[in-house]
Amino acid sequence: MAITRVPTTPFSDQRPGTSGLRKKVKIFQQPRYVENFIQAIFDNVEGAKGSTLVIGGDGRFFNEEVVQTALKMATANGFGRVLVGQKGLLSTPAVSCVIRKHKAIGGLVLSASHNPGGPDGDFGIKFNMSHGGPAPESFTEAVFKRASAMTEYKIVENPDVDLTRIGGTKIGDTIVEVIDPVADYVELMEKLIDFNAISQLFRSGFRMRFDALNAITGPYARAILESRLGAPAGTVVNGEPKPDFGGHHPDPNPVHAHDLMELMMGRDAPDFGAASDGDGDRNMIVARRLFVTPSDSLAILTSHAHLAPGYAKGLSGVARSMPTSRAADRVAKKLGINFFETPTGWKFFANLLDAGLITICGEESAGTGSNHIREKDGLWAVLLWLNILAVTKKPADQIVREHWATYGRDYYTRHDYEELETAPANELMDNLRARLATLPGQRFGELTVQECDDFAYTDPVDGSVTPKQGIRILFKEDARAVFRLSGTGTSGATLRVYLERFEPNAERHNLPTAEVLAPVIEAANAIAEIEPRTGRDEPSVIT
Ligand code: VG1
Ligand code: CO
Repeated sequence: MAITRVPTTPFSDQRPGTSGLRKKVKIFQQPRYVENFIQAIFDNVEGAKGSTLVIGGDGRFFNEEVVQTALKMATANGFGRVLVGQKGLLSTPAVSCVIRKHKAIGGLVLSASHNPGGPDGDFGIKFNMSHGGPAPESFTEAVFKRASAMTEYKIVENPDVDLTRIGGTKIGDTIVEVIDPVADYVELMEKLIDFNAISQLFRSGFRMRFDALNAITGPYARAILESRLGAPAGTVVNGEPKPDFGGHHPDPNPVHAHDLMELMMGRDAPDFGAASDGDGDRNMIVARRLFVTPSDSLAILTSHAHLAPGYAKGLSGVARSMPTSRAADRVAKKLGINFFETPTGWKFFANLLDAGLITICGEESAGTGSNHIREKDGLWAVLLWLNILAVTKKPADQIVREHWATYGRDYYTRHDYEELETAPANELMDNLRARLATLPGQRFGELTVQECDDFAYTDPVDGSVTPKQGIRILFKEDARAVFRLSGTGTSGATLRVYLERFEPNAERHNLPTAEVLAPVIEAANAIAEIEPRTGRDEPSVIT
């Protein structure tokens, strides 16, 4: 089959951020934009010839067009086999699972994850390596360089592949297999999680709601929760993936998953609530009348994971991203297992997982996962929670309260200032950096700065160093504020301020988070000069 070499001019804005390349749909729709980036990826895949590639996305607007383009380019670039999810759909954790199971060389994930969809929303492309995890920075930087110097891309002329029918077809010498997006994933979950125990739990009248926010997890959650585990029909709501996520902002947090929050805080709340994000790698856990912070959830899963068959032998260690609260650290210490603190973004966990140094890891942004794949995994976290509830026979809120009683409570909140102008946002960070040396010992309201730094990470496996990953300010009063700029936003800059305070005293475990954190918020605002520098007197989103 004839390969067409199409001349292109480079794009200078194709540098992947925290998780792949994310831009407004309109930017991706520019002629040759998608092709340029995909070619830059393929040029950096060593051993592409004859190997297997996985392609799938979260079903957002523009998904199918890009899948078709990627298929034709994969053939032109010599891949031997492409596994593509039916209708072009695959959740991020499912891509990771399929890459590993079918020994693929990597996978293209078409998603902007928690960012809104639709024609005016965002699109994204990420590449996962043969271990199933996000490409490391060395790879994404090489892709960026290549994309900035691209002169032509390779594609074949071929009619679009029918993605509705499962089965194999050929484009030139490349075998294209349209696969059931759910099957491999379900099989993996069955090995890790006690499905019988959860089935019994549902049979005993346990009720939950899973809000898929019209994103990719719907079909997975229905297949597992309703079809396999016997949860009543209707347990999964908003289960149909839609190009614009039905207008939802598919970020599973108390603000964007407000319907679920309202239900769980109300009088008729079911026993358990959960939600997932655009591409299915995040999870939100809500007990009856109690939102479980992702940081607490990571700590609780770490201390209870041995109750699930996949982790019965215990864990080798746990890792959390730097802005995630320190709750998991205490569990690791008590269990006597490894503990690591990494920069924000899942790619930093892959080496630790590959080396067997950790079994479980997570982020404050509602991502939790384990060594079963190399991505965070929303539904897995929900299933592990259900497994724990089924075995302990305790309500979720009790598990959380008992956790606090044993380890103390980390009050936690995140303030996001979205769509700031880029220059003042950068200046705010530069100013913080410049003052790091003088802050210790200074008092801000009730709090005194003990130490502070700009977080740098040295990977214990390959020795790579990643500097400037966020400003950490630790206060003498066992509180912490962290500042960093988002690497997933698509307009202007987003400042994230992570705020927490540790409370060991059980008598003080039922206070409103905002009240406990008020002095930390005040100190953080003063130190970073947020209002004078950004003109904002309050965050856009508080989670
Ligand atoms: C955010 C989160 C980070 C997460 C990343 C990708 O990044 O903070 O924890 O790994 O999104 O998640 P940033 O740079 O905007 O803070 V996903 O589910 O959107 O791929
Ligand atoms: Co996501």
